[in-house]
Amino acid sequence: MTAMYDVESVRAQFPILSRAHQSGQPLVYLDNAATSQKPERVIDAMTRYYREYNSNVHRGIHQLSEEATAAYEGARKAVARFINAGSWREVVFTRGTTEALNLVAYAWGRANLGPGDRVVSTVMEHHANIVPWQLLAAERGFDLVFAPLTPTGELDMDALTALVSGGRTRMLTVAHVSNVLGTVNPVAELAELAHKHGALICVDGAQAVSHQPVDVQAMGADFYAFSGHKMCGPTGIGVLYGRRAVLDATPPFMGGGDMIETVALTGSTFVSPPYKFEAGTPSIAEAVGLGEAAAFLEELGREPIQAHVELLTDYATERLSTLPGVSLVGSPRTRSGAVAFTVEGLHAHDVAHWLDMAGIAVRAGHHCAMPLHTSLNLTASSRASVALYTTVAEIDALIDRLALVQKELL
Ligand code: 7TS
Repeated sequence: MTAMYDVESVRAQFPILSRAHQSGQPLVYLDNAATSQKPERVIDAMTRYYREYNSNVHRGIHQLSEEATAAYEGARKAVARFINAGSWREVVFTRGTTEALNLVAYAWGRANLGPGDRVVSTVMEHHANIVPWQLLAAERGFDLVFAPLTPTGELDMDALTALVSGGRTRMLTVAHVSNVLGTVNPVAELAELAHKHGALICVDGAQAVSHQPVDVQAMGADFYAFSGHKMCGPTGIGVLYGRRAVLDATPPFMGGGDMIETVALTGSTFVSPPYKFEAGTPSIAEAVGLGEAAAFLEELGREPIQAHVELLTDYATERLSTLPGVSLVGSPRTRSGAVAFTVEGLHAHDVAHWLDMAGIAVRAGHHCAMPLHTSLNLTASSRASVALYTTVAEIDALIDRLALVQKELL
């Protein structure tokens, strides 16, 4: 472990990590790709909002509303810094990655896509970056195509390039990091490819923002989506970053209060981004929690977090690959966070169940990536996913327990 990164002092900030498991074993939480745990300061920031200045934002001219608005907008600025957006106006709060990607499809896509157009995605996407585009394709009549993967679980860049350069490609929408394979995709290179062919790029950053520095400007992203709950923040809040010129030209997603400039019974006009995309009372406590989570990760240091997560991912990969009867799903050159595997003779759900009996939490199933599993001739896999507070001892516990389960059941 790097000297500058003290994992035990990081762990001490997460109350849940010291709770007991019904097995009597310490909790080994390796389901971080589903959701991360929350540090005390995030929980406290949200409690403070409810105890001290709970009020609606952008409305009444009274002290509590001004304090709530300042905290909500302060969180937006913290998030803008966190991803190096050019302006706080490029940060739209949503309920999560899923809503952010639906916003891109329904607001941008519905206004810009029609017969003859093409949207390119990939086989490794989470359902949240597949299904909204399928629903819209059925409505608007554009072509939706998916780039295949190489045998190691990386994007097949030749096939992807052929898809993006053919037809009238308007959008390339791709995961930054796969939630199953852990593959880190070359998003800056993909942005260059999309732009060269006159397309935009939408990056699903759900599995990336908590594990590595993200600079949306350096990357060249037009849209970048992520969830608060996977980066030590609360559920119910997420972000859609949109490049200012793109957001300006995109019509609203949902209509209602806060997003209008004037309303007459004959029609309405809308305010500028980000408010144009934030109809109704937003998730205020959750935004405050997300801002605190972003500050927490920045104070720990994005590079040290990345080094820790990649070290632990590599360690898990290496140890799993040496267990007889265990096969890794994919072997990408750069893997971050998630390692999926199958155990010969055991169903993924049984593996997860037997691990849980010893206090070890992993996920089993298709992980909302059915097309990926189908392409690999799998119906399910088990997945261990690490976070900034995962230890080598926790990976050792996973390996020891897996070896024991194999010995007892097979
Ligand atoms: N995109 C990716 C790459 C994801 O991993 C997830 C959630 C989403 C989108 C959707 O995020 P949400 O916050 O809107 O639900 N992934 C997982 C997972 O791997 N296990 O549980 C949720």
